[in-house]
Amino acid sequence: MLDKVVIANRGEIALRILRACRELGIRTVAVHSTVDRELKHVRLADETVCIGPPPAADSYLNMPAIISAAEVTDAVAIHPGYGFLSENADFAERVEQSGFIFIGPKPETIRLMGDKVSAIRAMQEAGVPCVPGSDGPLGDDAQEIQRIAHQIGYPIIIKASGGGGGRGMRVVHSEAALLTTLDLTRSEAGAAFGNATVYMEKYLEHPRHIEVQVLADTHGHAIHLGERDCSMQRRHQKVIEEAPAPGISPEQRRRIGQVCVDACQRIGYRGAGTFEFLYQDGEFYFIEMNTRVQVEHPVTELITGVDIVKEQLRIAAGLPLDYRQTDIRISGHALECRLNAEDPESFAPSPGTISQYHPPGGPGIRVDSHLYNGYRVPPNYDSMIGKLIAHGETREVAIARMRGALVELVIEGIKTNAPLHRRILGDARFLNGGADIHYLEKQLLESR
Ligand code: MV4
Repeated sequence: MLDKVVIANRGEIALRILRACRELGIRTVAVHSTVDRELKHVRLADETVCIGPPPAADSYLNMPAIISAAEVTDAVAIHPGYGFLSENADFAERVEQSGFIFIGPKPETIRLMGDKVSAIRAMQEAGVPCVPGSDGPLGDDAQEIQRIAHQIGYPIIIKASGGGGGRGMRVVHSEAALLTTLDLTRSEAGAAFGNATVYMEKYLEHPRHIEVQVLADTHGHAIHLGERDCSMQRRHQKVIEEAPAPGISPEQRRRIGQVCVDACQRIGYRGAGTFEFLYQDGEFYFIEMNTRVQVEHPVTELITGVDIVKEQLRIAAGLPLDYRQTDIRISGHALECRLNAEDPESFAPSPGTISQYHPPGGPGIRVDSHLYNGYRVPPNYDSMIGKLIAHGETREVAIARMRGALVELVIEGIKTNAPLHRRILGDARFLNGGADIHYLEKQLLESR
């Protein structure tokens, strides 16, 4: 097993990684900014290294500082968590060139998936169903572009190859708007991502966001852990995730899961990964692949019993997966509510000191959070302060347990979005299951 791991992240995921390391007997190094000295995982880590001032650009994105921390502590590997440097191919490359293990896929795989045009091409070649589209970058022949759009059929969406996660995309409803929107998306993409490459897809008007979790080891074995439904989102920020996705049959799960596993083997994937799909009218359409552990990984852990972070560490150590596909059984249903330090009405960030913290408990409740009484939520980073996760034999039981957890939860001193979660968990359309990606923003938040 790995001897010592640098945790190159903060907050709840840093604590989650620390716990997985402890279970495997791995020593931990917490790297942190000056404002994060009091983080829970920093107190629990075997060693700590301050890597810079509060701005992420000077600390959690500071590659030389993080690699130096690995050097001075004699660590063997770096776990990037999610966000920050987790999907930065240059970082992964520098980590490996410095003689450390990057806990994630090969740098070239991260680079392949970071470029959406190359990711889609690779997936198409591997037999993954994709959205009908331009099958590559758009050139500068206006007539040719109009012809492609006409053939796909309006509405279409123009996306930046360097974008992803909702950045750098625009919907076009008719030929009249096509070329100006194309130019705009191109120039914005050039400015934002240093890459003006754009591509075109059929715009799906009422899809759900369903993603498939995979694990692949360095011995050519890959498995899938079923899917998650992440359709409850606002401005591309997920609010509630669940697994399995309501209405997906075991046969559909087996088929799309096998497609993803085959693709992993085809591209030589390594580590944990997520295939993001849009799901509409009974069909899956690949849009992007995430090459990191995701915020919502716990819902998959609860329905499969697989510890995804532990498997990441085992894979990085060169060990084979603990499971074969036939070992994986979907058991019950799980929900995750992301807790943010924000105003539940305006969504404005609400940093400050936690004066009271009473996490919920009881059967089927898991709390992944770094909060404690007196902890100060700094204004410098993402507002997520933890996750409530509920598991039950059925979706109804999981929802009932989550409702109880939201009643029990006390966080005082800052505002949180817990009232929004209580509202969603009482909403008829949510309770029915299978709402699309627009429902929260366009329906639920518009009413009242
Ligand atoms: C789409 C789409 C509809 N049709 N592509 C947004 C995030 C990025 N990962 C891809 N996104 C979308 N791509 C086609 N062809 C709608 C979205 C989209 C979306 C997707 C997933 C979750 C939330 C979303 C919110 C708005 C738009």
